[in-house]
Amino acid sequence: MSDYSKLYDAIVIGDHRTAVEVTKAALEANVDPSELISKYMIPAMNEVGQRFACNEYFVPELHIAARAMKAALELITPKLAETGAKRIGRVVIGTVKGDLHDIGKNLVASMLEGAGFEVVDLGVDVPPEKFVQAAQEKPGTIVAMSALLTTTMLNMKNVIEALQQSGLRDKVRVMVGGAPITPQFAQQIGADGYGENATEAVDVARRLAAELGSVAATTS
Ligand code: B1M
Repeated sequence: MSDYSKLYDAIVIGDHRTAVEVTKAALEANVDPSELISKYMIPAMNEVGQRFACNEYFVPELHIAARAMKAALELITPKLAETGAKRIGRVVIGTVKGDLHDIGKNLVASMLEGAGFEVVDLGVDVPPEKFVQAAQEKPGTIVAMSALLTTTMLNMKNVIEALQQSGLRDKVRVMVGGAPITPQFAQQIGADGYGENATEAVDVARRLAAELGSVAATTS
């Protein structure tokens, strides 16, 4: 692959026009979109996070970097979602209550769509009752939660408790992910799966969909 480090630089400095231009050129040159994401775009957001952590960047810089990242992703995600894979399950996805970060969640949603899942995206700042309501609409749903803040990750447990209280816990599978989430945390709160990144999230969702298939088969 040619060097698309201009894409990295454009996201770090929040230059959304250049980010779009370089992404368009890369896609026209048939560059693998997932390589663009993993080699340039995610490292750029990590650099932005580093700069924020050491007070070199502040919230406005986070916003403009996110705008550049999203502008480039808008060109890429349709390609991730459009693989024509056969429908293999339903996922209800959202960023938990109190949390406005959606870039990673959107990426996971597009990859799941590309893998053949029907994806219902509830957006950001999603309260437990909204996850429950969406899961109730169809049995055999995977409830997928994203969180980027150490404060909001605790809300994932509230969603699992709400699923329990509504009698749905055994009929769904729950998966979690996001930068502060660990496999240990996922286990502690009673989630069924954890994905470190979007690719892993697809593998986890496939496993959970297979489990739900067998649940449906044994209860029907
Ligand atoms: Co915020 N922010 N932010 N931010 N932000 C972080 C997360 C932070 C680590 C920055 C830092 O300090 N270094 C820090 C959190 C610290 C902590 O909790 N320990 C932080 C903070 C503090 C804040 C505010 C509190 C800042 C403030 O206002 N003082 C504030 C909170 C607002 C809120 O949510 N209530 C805030 C706000 C924002 C913006 C809105 C400005 C913007 C988000 C814009 C948007 O998303 N639309 C923003 C950004 C851009 C970031 C960083 C720089 C980048 C996040 C990102 O998009 N990464 C971030 C630093 C960092 O992550 N390095 C930071 C790229 C994305 C592709 O990765 O989301 O991790 P990620 O998703 C990955 C995996 O985590 C995984 O797959 C994805 C693809 O590989 N994944 C899943 C995600 N969800 C998954 C679900 C799954 C499976 C895998 O299954 C269901």
